[in-house]
Amino acid sequence: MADVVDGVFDAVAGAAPDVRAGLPERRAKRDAENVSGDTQLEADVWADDLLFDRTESIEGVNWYASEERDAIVTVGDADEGYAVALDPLDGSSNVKSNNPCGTVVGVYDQPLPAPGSSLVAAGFVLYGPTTTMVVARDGEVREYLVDEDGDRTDLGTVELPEDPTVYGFGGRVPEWTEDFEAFVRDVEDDLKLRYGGAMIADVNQVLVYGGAFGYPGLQSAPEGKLRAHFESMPMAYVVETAGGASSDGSGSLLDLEPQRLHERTPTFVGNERVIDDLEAALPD
Ligand code: AHM
Ligand code: MG
Repeated sequence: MADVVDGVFDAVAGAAPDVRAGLPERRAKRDAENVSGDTQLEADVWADDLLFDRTESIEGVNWYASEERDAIVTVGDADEGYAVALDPLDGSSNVKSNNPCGTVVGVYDQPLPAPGSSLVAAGFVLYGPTTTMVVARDGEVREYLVDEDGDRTDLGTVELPEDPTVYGFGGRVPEWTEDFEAFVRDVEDDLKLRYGGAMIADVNQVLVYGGAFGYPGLQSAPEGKLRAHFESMPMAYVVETAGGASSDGSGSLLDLEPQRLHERTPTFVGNERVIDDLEAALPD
């Protein structure tokens, strides 16, 4: 297992400079056509293709799944092995406004759909002022600086600060449920709003400053926006391994057993006491 997880995160770190290098062009040409008349590939699809190429031949990775593909792809020939699940460019609408975005990675020990309990490692790359990669595995979370060659410098372990400081919750306020809105009004008394529209960046600041990030179920979309396999469960794995908590509103996201590849779920991660308050505020 260790070799497979190493292979996945080496490949994702190796791809990070290429993903990063391709973003300015996609921002500049977002509405344009290239010289040969082709419309620019959506940044998400382009990043998905790049990451598929880098991960599909890793020994022990037998399935590839991503937010950008309708179905899981079998890339190995064994009956057992690991599945890599990616959100190749999370927060891609931030490319237009030059705000951060990232890549989410989940490594499951079975093909998807798969329960949160089958995650063996998870992490993300954050394309911010610097490129960093955060990896949760074997009971600890580590942050790495990724250089222009894809080589990593270990920046040490990541643990959620004891005291929460920042919060960010998605969805339009009129779409929130009354119970959730009442919970947020209490949170606002203590914490400072920081919401940037890219889950990775928003969760990373929770890891640095303490606090909570969430995307709730909405009146028009009770499951919310975020996808269980590609976003919610991997980020929950990171935050829980760093000493925090996660919830879908009633229990840990790692207890979820999604039945569909692209299933969505209300998603909350952060300091345990904020997540406990959230669960107490929402109906069972
Ligand atoms: P995406 O994978 O299509 O980029 O969507 C997920 C993103 C998350 O990163 C972020 O938390 C959320 O969408 C933001 O949504 P909104 O614009 O509704 O605030
Ligand atoms: Mg996403």
